[in-house]
Amino acid sequence: RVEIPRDYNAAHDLLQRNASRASKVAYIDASSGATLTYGQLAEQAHRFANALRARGLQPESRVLMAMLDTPEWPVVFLGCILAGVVPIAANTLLTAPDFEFMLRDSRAQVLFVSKPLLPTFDAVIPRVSTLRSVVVAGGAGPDSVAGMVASGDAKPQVAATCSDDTCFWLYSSGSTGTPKGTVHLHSHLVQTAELYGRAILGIREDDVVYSAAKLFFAYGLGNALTFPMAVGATTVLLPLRPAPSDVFGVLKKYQPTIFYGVPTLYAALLASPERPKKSEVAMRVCTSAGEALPAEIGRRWTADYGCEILDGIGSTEMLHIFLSNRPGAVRYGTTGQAVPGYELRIVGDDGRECGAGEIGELQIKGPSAAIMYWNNRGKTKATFAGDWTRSGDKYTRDADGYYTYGGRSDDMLKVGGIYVSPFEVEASLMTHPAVLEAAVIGVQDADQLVKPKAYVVLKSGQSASGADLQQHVKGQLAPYKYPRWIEFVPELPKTATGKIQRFRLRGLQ
Ligand code: 3SK
Repeated sequence: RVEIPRDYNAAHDLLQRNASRASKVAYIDASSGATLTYGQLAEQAHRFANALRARGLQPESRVLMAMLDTPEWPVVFLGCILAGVVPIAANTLLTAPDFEFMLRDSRAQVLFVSKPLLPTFDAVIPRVSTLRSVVVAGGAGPDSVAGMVASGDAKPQVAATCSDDTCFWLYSSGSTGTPKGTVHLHSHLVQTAELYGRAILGIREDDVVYSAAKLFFAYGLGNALTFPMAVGATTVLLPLRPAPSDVFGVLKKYQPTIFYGVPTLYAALLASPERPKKSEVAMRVCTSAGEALPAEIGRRWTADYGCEILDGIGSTEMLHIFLSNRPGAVRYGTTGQAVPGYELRIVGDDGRECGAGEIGELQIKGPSAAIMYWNNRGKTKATFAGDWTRSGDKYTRDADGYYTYGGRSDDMLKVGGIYVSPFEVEASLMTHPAVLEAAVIGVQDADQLVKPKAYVVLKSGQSASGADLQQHVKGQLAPYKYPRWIEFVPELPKTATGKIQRFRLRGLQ
């Protein structure tokens, strides 16, 4: 556990750590080749903070960031924190209703949005009365991030925050209902950098890092902002969702020494005929999170690149990884051992702690746990139980302290590392005029990675093809949520009281 002073501002700490590296490149935008040095990052973040103050933004007010990964992202995030303003990083893959909910729930006063995402917000913006202004990233003029940086006073001023002040939020998806604003404190970022970034990854100043997971995910935020900034490393960013060829392009051109991926991406990279030879890349550590890494993918990657994948698990609530394999001690097929600084326990349905080999819910105690879900007392109480945070993931632990994933306690699916609620996909299918009922479960694909599958009952006399229904869902939900397979059935298995028995559908696989 890292000691953090009472008077503390997380952005100031991360920038100060690099005060002697003013000319070192902090960020490279791989789409344009543009770079931002640590000196420029500090100056722009301070100018941005002053521009926020000039706009009347008070400490503790909230702003929503729907921004693609470019060097403007850390400028906005750190600039807000320097001013004591609370940035809320939103998943850019979501849809207009999701964003409207977040704007209303958080009462964000300013929306920072990347230019290509603006059309999604067109109808939302006039409906949210608490929103005072919209600022475009990747644009020009007074209502752009660049314009704010240009107009902001250069004099560094840091809000008088303390380590227990609210620093930023991330939205975590729920199995039913709406996303939950997960509130993190100033002290949390550097805890993850020291406990996992430095102690497990061994990240250091001469590393070049590339995270396929975007900055708005807790995983990407640590990978591509907190950890590299904590030690003065260089980070490569790509604004869009990377295809295998984009990842290979980055690995060859910028020679990252740390690559952070997710299982679906590793599977796609291994299947690609374009993959580079070991001699063309420089990775020394790779990580995987988001969903359990199939052992075969880990073994094939290590055989091809001579570099282990450290599979681990974290959560938006714990901010980053608390359970992980370690370099030199990897056991593929497991999620590794507790990250020192975090305590783990596995709790059975009877509330008692499980012994070796017994399955139960994984609970975590550690210094980066979120303090609550905003405006959601019920779910806060259900998840944050004193010092312990409930993960909703089932695990077993062996006698050596290695943990193996055993599924979710709820019906949530992890698809490509992102939570998908089966209920949301079912609700979308049910809005198709030909659908009477639908049930969605997770099914493993050829790489043993979970994807949504829908069982659908059509209304009598109606017809629709699987492709029609997939298109319908794609038109309503974020792109990763659509069911990859659709099976038409005459009826769904149900309890006597009419509840769908998803476990029986899972048993058919
Ligand atoms: O999905 C994960 O395992 C994860 C890892 C780090 C941070 C956040 C999350 C959700």
